[in-house]
Amino acid sequence: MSGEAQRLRLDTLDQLSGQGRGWIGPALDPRALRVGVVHLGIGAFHRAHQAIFTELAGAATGRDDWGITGVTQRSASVRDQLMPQDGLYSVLERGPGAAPLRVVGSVREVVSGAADPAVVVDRIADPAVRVITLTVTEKGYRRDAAGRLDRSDPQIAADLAGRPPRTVVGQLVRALQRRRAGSARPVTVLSCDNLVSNGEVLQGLVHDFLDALPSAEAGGLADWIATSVRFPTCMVDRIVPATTAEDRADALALLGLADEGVVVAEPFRQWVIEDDFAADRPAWERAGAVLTKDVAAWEAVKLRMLNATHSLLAYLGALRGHDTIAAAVSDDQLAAVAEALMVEDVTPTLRVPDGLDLDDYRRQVLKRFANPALRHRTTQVAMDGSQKLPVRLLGTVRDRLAVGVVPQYAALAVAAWMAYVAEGREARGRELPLDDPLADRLRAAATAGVGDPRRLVDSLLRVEEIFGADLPEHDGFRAALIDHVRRLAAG
Ligand code: CS2
Repeated sequence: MSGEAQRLRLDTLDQLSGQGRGWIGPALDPRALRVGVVHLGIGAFHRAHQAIFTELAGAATGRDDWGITGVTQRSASVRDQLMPQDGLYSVLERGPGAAPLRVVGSVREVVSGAADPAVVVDRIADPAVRVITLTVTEKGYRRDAAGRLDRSDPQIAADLAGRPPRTVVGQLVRALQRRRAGSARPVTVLSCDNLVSNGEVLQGLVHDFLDALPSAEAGGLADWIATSVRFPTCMVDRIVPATTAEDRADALALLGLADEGVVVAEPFRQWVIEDDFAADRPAWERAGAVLTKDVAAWEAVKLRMLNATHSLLAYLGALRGHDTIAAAVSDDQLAAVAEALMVEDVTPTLRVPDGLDLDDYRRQVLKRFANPALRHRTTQVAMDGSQKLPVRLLGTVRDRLAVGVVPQYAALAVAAWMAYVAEGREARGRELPLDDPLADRLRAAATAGVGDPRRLVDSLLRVEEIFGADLPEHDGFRAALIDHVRRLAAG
């Protein structure tokens, strides 16, 4: 069907403008937009989140200088979807309160970081660009067990050796180097990934990269970065499942045009940003974002309540044969443990931000997960567990252990991940994919513990990048894990 239909493009959009039935057009004229933001990692999340905030902020303030250049990191598929559409795509909200399909025009260009690394450096160095945003997922930061830049990573080593950069930190440092030598205009780098203190983490990695360069190359750059570049922290929130063929068919029906770049999202979206910018920025607060000096409390609430519970439901749900998060949370037993994780283990560790009602937040999280229209797959959320567990669950575990309490539900979530890794199959025998940068090591560790919960827990606990040196030494935590893995294996 989509082979016959016209594609969404600037000229076809014009033909349709004014009809506005099941859809809303771009809030700003995309043709008039100039690029002011470079976004690294243009996946579905960026398109359903920052790109919309940026477009609405531009529209609210009548500014036409906040267009976006998106950079794909590994696969060039987003470039191939969006460039034939002049960067246009639509966002299809699903669930209670869903708005009409929205065509977004803020993305003006998509560059493949793998195919055109020099172009990425040029764009970031462009003096018209004042903000660089990132959603490159946890693994895109390439950190070692101590949380520093992993210099043993061959891609990092290759970037350090001076090839046109391919890693995110390499792209940033090489482009900042170029920028300093050119306009030397200040710029802000805004990480939007689910990491604790994402801005500070990224700033640390940039400095690790600089420290590893010969001093002649790094000379003066660190000082310039200290005075001219800011790395604010922010918390982002919107559930954005992977797009399916059915979603594309629905977009086609609503638009009368084929949109290969459509993204699906829940109606909810939230963005809390540390107000610390080196230069100009889009007035995101005019689009509903919160600019504040205190992001940490918001970030902890989101990562420890929402993301941790998401992971718990993903592993337990997948093991029980639930395909989607909505199906998992409609399983009464799983809903009860999700609630208990938030109430018993997480809540005592949180500092509640001003103006937030935590009980209400918890209920909203469960309601959002229950949205059946989203079809967010448990195996999608289960991806990259080695990167997600420390951020989402192990902070809670450490905080509770420090006050002498073994957090049973957080331990259950970790045990469910262990069972997921070890079993590789759900209740009905279907295979569970292990999509994780440490997959080979995890598989080897799990094989060592086959059929023996104690050995399984011990061998996985020894993966230091995940559990550090401290957690394997904690007898109470280890015993809780063994107990939960045993029960999960017994079904
Ligand atoms: C999810 C997140 O895939 C995952 O791991 O937990 O992507 C989650 O949907 C978002 O963080 C919600 O803001």
